[in-house]
Amino acid sequence: MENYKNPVLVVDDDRLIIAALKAILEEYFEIQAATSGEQALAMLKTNYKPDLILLDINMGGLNGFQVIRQLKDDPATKEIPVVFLTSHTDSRTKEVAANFGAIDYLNKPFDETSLLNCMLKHLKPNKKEVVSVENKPSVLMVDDDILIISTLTKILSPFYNLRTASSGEECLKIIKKEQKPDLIILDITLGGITGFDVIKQIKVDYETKDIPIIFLTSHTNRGYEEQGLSLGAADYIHKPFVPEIVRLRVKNQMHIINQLRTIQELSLTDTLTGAFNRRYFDDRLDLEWRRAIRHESSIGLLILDIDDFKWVNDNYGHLVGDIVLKNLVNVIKPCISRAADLLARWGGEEFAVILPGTHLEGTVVVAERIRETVEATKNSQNYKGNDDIYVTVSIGANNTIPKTGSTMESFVYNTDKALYLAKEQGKNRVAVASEEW
Ligand code: GH3
Ligand code: MG
Ligand code: MG
Repeated sequence: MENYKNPVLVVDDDRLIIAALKAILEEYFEIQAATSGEQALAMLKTNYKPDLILLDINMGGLNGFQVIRQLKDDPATKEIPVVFLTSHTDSRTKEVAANFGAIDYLNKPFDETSLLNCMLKHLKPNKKEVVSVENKPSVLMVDDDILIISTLTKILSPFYNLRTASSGEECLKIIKKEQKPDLIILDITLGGITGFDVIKQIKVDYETKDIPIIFLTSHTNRGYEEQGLSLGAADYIHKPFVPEIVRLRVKNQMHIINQLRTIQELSLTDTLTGAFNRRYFDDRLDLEWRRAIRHESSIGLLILDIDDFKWVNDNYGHLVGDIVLKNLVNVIKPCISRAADLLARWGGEEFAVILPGTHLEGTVVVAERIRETVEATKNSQNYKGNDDIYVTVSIGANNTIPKTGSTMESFVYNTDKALYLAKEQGKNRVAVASEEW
């Protein structure tokens, strides 16, 4: 999803400067440009209200000081922070600028990092931040050289939540215990275990293997680079490094990981209801089944089918039927409480719930809770017509402690058989699979 971008007005009569500013800023801000003071003032007379203005001083026509005076005189624009961007570097101009009410002052030629830092600083008091702290992706920097850490902090902190580790051991501890970072920047030679040891451990752990790792190292020889990349590093950067290049490479990796996440999310969810889809259900059941065998723990499974759903479609139309299906997911979700529990759309009007580590008794309790809640919930919100639509579900419940010989397929088959039993026995009920089947 696109982030909100603060609107920013840049005013400069040099089109090259405008182009350069746009190239840097458009990614983060909603940029509008004016090539004269007059044009800027005209724009600001409309509904357009930027969160910040970058203003050149020397311009043909009205100069920057004349523009800011008018802005500060007008109640509609006087709160907008103005940053002067100019080649006047003397302290006198600086003083005058401050007297006119400019919030900050940047010298041309500007470097990208100080420009961005300056803008972010002055946008912060606004309620709309460029990227809120919670939404910022996180980067873990692992290096035993404090200078490297401080340089990285300077370039990355406007865009990422940063954490640091000064050894490989500390890095591993952080990613096991705390929230996983979105990306790791890793040195190779560290005090204790090396960066290569660290990446090996990260790549074998299912929970961490997809975190992109960028090596940042003074080992510039080909052998090291080849080894780093073949161990699964996303990138390999030599020290001494150009800060801007590091920032861009981090950004590229973040872009890739975001795309990957979107694709994963889309491929796992059912578009109509937002529940997990059948494919994900199959994968997860397989995973939980094997886990249950390893731990000799029990696993519960429910298959639910809406009663007389064809009647709902025939009476109210297919679209209403769709809304009922969507609602049902929201009704069922709160009935399953454990983090490992999983609700998926199994087929058309059928859903399945996996309950790992749950005994038979618990499995039946959850099934009964779902049945009761669905029965009690009116499905009349999102559509026209006065009828309150109630639906009920029949549920097949099953539970086992899987042994190496027992098959998942027969476990699922028997759960489905229990569902048919519930239908046969009169619907709106829970039937439990028999161990004899
Ligand atoms: P029973 O109580 O025996 O389950 O009867 P039923 O009418 O629910 O069962 P049946 O298998 O005869 O019909 C299932 C219905 O579910 C038919 C189909 O139109 C409807 N259905 C399946 N998928 C969707 C869907 O995505 N949207 C809508 N609106 N209806 C669906
Ligand atoms: Mg059905
Ligand atoms: Mg049905």
